Amino acid sequence: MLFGSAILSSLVAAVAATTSYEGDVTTKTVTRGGEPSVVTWRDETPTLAPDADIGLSLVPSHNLTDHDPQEDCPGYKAENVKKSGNGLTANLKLAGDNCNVYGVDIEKLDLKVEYQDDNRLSVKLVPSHITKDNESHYLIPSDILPEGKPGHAAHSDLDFEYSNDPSFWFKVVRKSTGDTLFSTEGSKLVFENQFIELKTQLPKDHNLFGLGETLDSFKIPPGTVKTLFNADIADEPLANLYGSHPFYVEERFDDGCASSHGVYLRNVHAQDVLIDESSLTWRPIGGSLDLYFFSGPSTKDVVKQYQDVIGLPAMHQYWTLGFHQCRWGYMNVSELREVKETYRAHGIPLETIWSDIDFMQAYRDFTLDPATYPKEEFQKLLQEIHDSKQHYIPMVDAAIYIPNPNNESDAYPTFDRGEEADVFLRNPDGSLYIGAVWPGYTVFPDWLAENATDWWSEELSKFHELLAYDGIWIDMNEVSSFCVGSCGSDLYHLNRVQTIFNSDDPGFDYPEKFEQSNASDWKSLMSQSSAMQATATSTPAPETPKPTIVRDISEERNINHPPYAINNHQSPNDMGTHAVSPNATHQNGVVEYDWHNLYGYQMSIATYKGLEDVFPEKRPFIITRSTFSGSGKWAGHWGGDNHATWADMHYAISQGLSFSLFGMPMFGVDVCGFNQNTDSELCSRWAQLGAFFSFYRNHNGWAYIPQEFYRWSSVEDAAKTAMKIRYSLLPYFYTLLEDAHEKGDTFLRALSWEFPDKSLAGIDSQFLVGPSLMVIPVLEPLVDTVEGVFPGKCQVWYDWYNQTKVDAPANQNVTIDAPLGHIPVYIRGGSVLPTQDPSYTTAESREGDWGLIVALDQDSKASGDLYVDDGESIKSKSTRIEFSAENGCLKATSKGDYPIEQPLTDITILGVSEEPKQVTLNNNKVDSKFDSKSNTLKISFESDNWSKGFNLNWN
Ligand code: MIG
Repeated sequence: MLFGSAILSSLVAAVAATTSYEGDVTTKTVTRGGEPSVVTWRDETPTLAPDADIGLSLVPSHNLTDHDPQEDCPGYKAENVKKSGNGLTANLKLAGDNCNVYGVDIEKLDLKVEYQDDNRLSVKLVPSHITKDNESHYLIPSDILPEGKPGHAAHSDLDFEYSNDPSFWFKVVRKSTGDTLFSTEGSKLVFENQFIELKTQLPKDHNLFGLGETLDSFKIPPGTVKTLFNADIADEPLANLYGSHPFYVEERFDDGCASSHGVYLRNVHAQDVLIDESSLTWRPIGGSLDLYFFSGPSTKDVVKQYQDVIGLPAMHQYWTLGFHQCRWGYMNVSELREVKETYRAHGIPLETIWSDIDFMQAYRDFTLDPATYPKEEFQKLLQEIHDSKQHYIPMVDAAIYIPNPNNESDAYPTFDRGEEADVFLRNPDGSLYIGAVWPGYTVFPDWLAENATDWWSEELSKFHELLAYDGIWIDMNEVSSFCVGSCGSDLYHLNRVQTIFNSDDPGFDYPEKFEQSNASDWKSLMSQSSAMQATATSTPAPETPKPTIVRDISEERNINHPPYAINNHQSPNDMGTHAVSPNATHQNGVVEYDWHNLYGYQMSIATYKGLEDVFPEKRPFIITRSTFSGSGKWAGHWGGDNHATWADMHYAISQGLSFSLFGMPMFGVDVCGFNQNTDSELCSRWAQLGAFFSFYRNHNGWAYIPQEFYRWSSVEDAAKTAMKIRYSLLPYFYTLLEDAHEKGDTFLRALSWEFPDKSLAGIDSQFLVGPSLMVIPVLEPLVDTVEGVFPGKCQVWYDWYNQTKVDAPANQNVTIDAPLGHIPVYIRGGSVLPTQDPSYTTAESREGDWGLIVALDQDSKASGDLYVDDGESIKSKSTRIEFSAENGCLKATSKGDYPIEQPLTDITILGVSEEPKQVTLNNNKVDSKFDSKSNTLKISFESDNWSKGFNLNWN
């Protein structure tokens, strides 16, 4: 499926015409969210051929049984094994006749095993004969994608063992426990020019996580095929989505003892990963086996060890934690302003307003539509936005319009400068690769071209002079193209063409159970729908070709249709469908086949460097759709085109936890849902859930009913309630981001990471924000309770709202009250949470008085951290304060040079068993109030220099 909904496609085609240069202007009524809406339409011909995006329909090879690599192939034998100080090397030789199952077997491989760190082992298998010509098939340079460097591994907890019986296999063992973490015993290594197979055993009832990007339950069930091939597919369960993260964590719980380990396959090629009851099989269609094993032993350790290799995430500016509003279809400056002002009028905090492609002239990057987004008016709005301490982020797409060579008035300087600098992808014959995206026929930046980053940076700078944006949203960078191959090579003189999709009748898709929760609306919508269907003329969908098998095996690789067809969910299953084709060629000769999964990753880096030039002192803020292992260092990510369904809201948690594993702490999904119409109940629940993700943005597809939080009073109330919590906790959230940036900690956390207990592994219906906050959201319609667990034996939990200890058995499902508008949130006993009095924007919230919530654990202890800096500079002064409470005493110690000016005025201590005789701050008596029903002690005073450290006593 190219898009989640057909209605979207048809309407996009309609609106696509409104910003073109030529053609007669007419107006046209289209249906948007079930409501008629008038759009200006310019008749334009031609359009992209409807079948331009249909490639071959290939039978996914993992479904075929007539070629089983394990049966057909001979495996390898290791010889010439040499032990070295920190590992070993060996030569592997094919142990029999070629099997050529999905490529040509490679006779000789080099094995290199390196104990790189006490907790990291690297195992590399590469063909012995690497020449300049084939280098790119196998080796990804470390300046493009980081690799683990050897360090000190005097006490490695991992051990590598191998055997040649009956052919080469190896295992990785945890020394301290003797536990085998990875073992290829009983399987053969297959290494061909277009196919690699490595099969490892998994324990029974395994707990496996990671391997994205997919929409799935957090824990990977046996029988799953995870395909890693970046694709512009609207969030569809199990499909290969926008990014690739060839990394997994396995959690084990033996005899009540928990341990985790992780594996990263540093291979950027398209690949299937097959997960069964007792095995995991990697099947990349190129590259090398560049494996890293991380010994943990906790999941949190594994994630840090992974980030030691891929890089730690960027630190983001403080304001990025504010609430973001976006939609596709803010049609002009006034509409954008109206949204901003309506948020203000309703008192719902709005930090950032976003623009989708609507502002662009004919969908060309870095341009403004003179009719709907005239420069002066737009700049005035930006001034207003900045004057009120708010922010603005526009979209930039990967594809660059190629102007019509026969039409002088069709100039597009961004293209001209790029062509001059030679920064676009080419065809194998050296001509420009020309695909199609929103603007019409387009070219695509080649991030490996020498001048690409400079050209991009210059475009971003010029764009900033035009429009003073605060961050950049990059989209379509999988990289998406709406036709197979260089379809514009002979046709771009027709530009500007419209890109259209097949479309059916407009749909009336609402969240599950809408017909019950909104019965009368549903009835009238249904009657409208049948009336519309009666008059609708639908274009017949182009036929999808019959499934075929291409198994063309030769020394010369078949780039466009490799012998092994991955399980690409883009329909039909051809790597060139809806994407730049694998034979598109980079300046250094590398083909997209060997590089595709890095497109968005490299675009993020180029954009980051561009923003460093635009804002020399400030931390770049980028949200990217396509990612790879290590993207967190450059950008945050949103979950792509989800749907306004309860199911997709639930998936958000699993997506969020997965991106925690992937080292991308800045993550969120389109709140209230992108595709389909939302409703007030779903949007209300989602507004509250989204408030606990680091990236909190409401975004909506073009065709659907408006869903800004002020559209329904129930949603408004719900959002305000949750935002009040979020904005008071901004100092805590920001500290979590810094901990992620400094040490590889995670923002969202699964229960089993904090409480390693088998019964908690894989829970994705509730989660923790950092170590100290737990959220148990309602994820279904028409209920006012939710089931949740309070993890941890002997762990105390406090209800956020009434500040009272929760009375519930550990690790068991209990029913919790959760009427609409209420999101259950709990504070973990043993935590100290810093707060600030919240205001409308994050800048104003930074001016608020400070408070502390000290939630005592069962031993009446608590601890916590606060990190503060200027919130925006790359090199800012900073201060870190550590809090620890014990025996009726809270001690704050401070390090650093960032001055904190706002006073500390409130400390609330939860779980105080009896009223203290007196409370003193640095030995001076202060006012306090004890509530014997909730066992809370509230202390108020005004301290200006608290941030240098203090002692508080209650005894
Ligand atoms: O082909 O720019 O995921 O957030 O609204 C669709 C329009 C292009 C996809 C993004 C979505 C955005 C939309 N874009």
